[in-house]
Amino acid sequence: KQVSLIGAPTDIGAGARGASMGPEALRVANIGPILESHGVQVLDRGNLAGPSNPWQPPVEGYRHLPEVAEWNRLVHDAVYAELSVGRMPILLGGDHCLGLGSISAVARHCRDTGKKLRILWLDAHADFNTSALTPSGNIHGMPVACLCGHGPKELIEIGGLVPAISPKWVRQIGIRSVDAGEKRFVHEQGLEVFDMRYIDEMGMRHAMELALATMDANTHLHVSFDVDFLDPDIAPGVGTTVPGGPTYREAQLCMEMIADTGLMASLDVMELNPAIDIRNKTAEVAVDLIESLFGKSTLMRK
Ligand code: DIR
Ligand code: MN
Ligand code: MN
Ligand code: MN
Repeated sequence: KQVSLIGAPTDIGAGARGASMGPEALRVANIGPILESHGVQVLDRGNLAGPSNPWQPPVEGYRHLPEVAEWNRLVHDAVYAELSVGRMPILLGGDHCLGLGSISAVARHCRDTGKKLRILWLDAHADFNTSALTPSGNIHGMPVACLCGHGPKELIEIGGLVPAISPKWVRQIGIRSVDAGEKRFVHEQGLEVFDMRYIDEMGMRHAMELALATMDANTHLHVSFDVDFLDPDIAPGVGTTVPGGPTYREAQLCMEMIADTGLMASLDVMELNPAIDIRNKTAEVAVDLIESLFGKSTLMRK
């Protein structure tokens, strides 16, 4: 397996500063060498260089729209280039607005190659706001809606075709904070959501069995991992913590079940915020879980 790390050091779409330091914190937590220890060939492409964060209030429902569009164009081009040469991109965020650039590139690659795309969105949030629905104007709360064609022209057109994806291709896991208007819109668009209540009642195993059910050998599985998916007890270093997330064991199981499919072909690791972390422990737990995504397990199985 050949992996390329792409750093996107920005907090341009977030409501708190600091996710711009995420890529370096993941490197300090040894993401590269640890993946190599699992037989993965890792090339660190370094960091993309986009516009700085002017830290302005929202304009017509969007904060920093021109800068968000520019960052996403850079991410799209970098992710698309790696996929085109047969390498697996791992986007090191950076806030989650960049899932738009990453996944629009993945969708384009799937159109080129005739692959069936499935997206696992691991997050406390649905990230399905629009400018009319958002309580914050922060675009990191909007990437899934934009990918589904609901958003401003400069964001929805990044991958060429509009919409970039169908809501039917998305499985959201761990959701526990959805805004009122956003909730109605998620329901109306028919996203498949395994929220925390579902996981409480049915367990992570059953949630993942269903989330992974419609995949086959021709599937490109994209995992968009917002680190705030995790319970804040184990992952305090994110801008928007929400209590009641998956425990360490539940998160491990989630990652191990993804690894078992053998279908993961691209990954985002987003929203890590070292400015509010404790001695880089959130970066370390994220890297630990990424190891499981790449097949680390306690014993040999099957
Ligand atoms: C909230 C928070 N739903 C918003 N979203 C976050 O501002 O749209 N997404 N934190 O990751
Ligand atoms: Mn490919
Ligand atoms: Mn998110
Ligand atoms: Mn989130």
